[in-house]
Amino acid sequence: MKKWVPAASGLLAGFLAATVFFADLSPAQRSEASNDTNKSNAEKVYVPFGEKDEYYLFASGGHSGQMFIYGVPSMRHIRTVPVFSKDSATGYGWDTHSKEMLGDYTWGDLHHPAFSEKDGDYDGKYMFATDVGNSRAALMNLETFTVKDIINVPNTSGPHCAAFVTSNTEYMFLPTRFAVPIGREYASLDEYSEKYRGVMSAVTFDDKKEKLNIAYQVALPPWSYDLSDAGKKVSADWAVMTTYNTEEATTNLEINASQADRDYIVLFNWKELEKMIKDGQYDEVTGQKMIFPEKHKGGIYLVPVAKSPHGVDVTPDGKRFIASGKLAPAMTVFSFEKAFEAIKKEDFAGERNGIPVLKYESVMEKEVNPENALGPLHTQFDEKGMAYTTMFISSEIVKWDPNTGETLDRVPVQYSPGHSVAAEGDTVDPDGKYLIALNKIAKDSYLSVGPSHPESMQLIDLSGKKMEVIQSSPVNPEPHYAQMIKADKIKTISVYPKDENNPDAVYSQDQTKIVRKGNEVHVYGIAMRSKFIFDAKVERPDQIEVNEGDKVVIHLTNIDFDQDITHGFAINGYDLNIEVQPGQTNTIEFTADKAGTFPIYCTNFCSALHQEMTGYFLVKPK
Ligand code: CUK
Ligand code: CUA
Repeated sequence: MKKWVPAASGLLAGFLAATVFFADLSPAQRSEASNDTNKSNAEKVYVPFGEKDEYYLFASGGHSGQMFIYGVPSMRHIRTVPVFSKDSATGYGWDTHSKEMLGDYTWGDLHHPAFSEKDGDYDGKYMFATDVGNSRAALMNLETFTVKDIINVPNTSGPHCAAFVTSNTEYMFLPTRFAVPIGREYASLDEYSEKYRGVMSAVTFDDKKEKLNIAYQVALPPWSYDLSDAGKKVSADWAVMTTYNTEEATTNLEINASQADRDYIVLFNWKELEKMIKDGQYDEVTGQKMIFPEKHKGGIYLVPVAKSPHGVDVTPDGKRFIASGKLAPAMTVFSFEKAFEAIKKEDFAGERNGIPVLKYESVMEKEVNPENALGPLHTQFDEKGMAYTTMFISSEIVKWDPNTGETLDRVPVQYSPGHSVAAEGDTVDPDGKYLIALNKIAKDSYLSVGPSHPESMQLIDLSGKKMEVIQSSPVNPEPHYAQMIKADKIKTISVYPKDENNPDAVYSQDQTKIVRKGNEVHVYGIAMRSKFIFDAKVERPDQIEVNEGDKVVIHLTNIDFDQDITHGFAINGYDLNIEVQPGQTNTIEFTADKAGTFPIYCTNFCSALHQEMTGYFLVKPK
């Protein structure tokens, strides 16, 4: 597979221009390299219509702000769930709850999804996600595949976390990719080292209220914090996160943030940070409990690592953490046990910004450098604890043994994988079986759609002696990370249960009504096959008449308690739309700022008489 390897010189240039190395391969060469999709591979991924996949894949949608749900092994795209961006397919961003959650933001950049966990295993109940674009965090309920809460994370700029939920979902930690002054106050870049900070947030969630909450923050030095992972088992109280730009460069980071030979991994004990908060070891800043490590001592350590690291991943047994080099062509295996010992003995090399720095040699176990493997980014694990690292530059997955450092297998992927994801790969008990490479560049793998090509996800069979690419699937921009969960762990509901305590819900025709309060009009309506009833007592129950300038609040309940009978509600010409899933009550509020006649219609094809599911929205001019 030597042809995948760029010239050894100019590693940085190679990283940045990785695409050029693969551009000149013929389709035949590529197909040879990617294992012919022969019949047995086709059979491996074929899931007959009506049968279900074995795993769900939750892939982040990057700057689409959405989450993509796939089935594995078929790689069928099942659903797109909107998270940080509006979505007219579901009316997300128009109904009052989602509109309020999105606030004034119009997009997001969803990088790292993470399942809620119990005892270090995915429990299939919730998914968390972060927004690098507008610094938010979201909570998705997996009974309904809908977002329940979004919070803005103050002081943090681009929470770029990884699969970073602790073993019992005590916390989701959000490191910051960009350093900014606390409160995002103006400060000249000349004052970068004094005024800027890399604030990390500890987020908790309340599963009764389905709300996220910032428990506390840590004002780390003004570096860029990148990937992170929570400890497991022996290291369950700990977490690790990589940092670069410890040079504190303020311009041209491409060069200036790669000067020092070493950056750091931040190693912290969240139980200890939690205790510091309890003991009042923090300052109240911008309404947050903020730990300043130079002043509030304890719980945080720095581990030197080869410069500009990217991913850091904890092994399933929780004994080791593995950093990937990005620029350095090596994976470094560190030992939690060794780190704990050094911390106990206070065997430090010194401090940086008031944080103790551990000695590299005393924590490092081994440096692993598979021959000609370049650009290691992220590592996943199988059921035997074997590691699979994505090589961005040499465009391959390398399987290796964290116990010995030995390279076990390699498989080329097309091209330039960022993350990969293994079945249940971030748990204490991965399944093996499948790994999916999330390739950043697909080149001409699929039918052309113009100069910009779709990205590609390649399914790799781990069950044989050799890794084998058995399926490829194009994907919208742009999965950064994904998690793969056993399908039977997800327990969706088929209809929303009746909620007699919801004052907005009406469940029968005779309860429907239109109530006028001054210049507000409140509609309590129902949607059913195949009509809208907004007020059953009037001559035309499917009509809403208001005056220009009125505030209109429409509560709509879908009384078809029948799986998959979803109705939509749109007003032609009014630029709005919501959906009501079976049994659901949803609300939309708007001002009737245009006088005239506007047809109402159901957007979801719900019955043979779906076309008849219409009405009128009449706005009397002033
Ligand atoms: S980052 Cu995209 S390849 Cu956001 Cu996880 Cu490493
Ligand atoms: Cu209801 Cu179409």
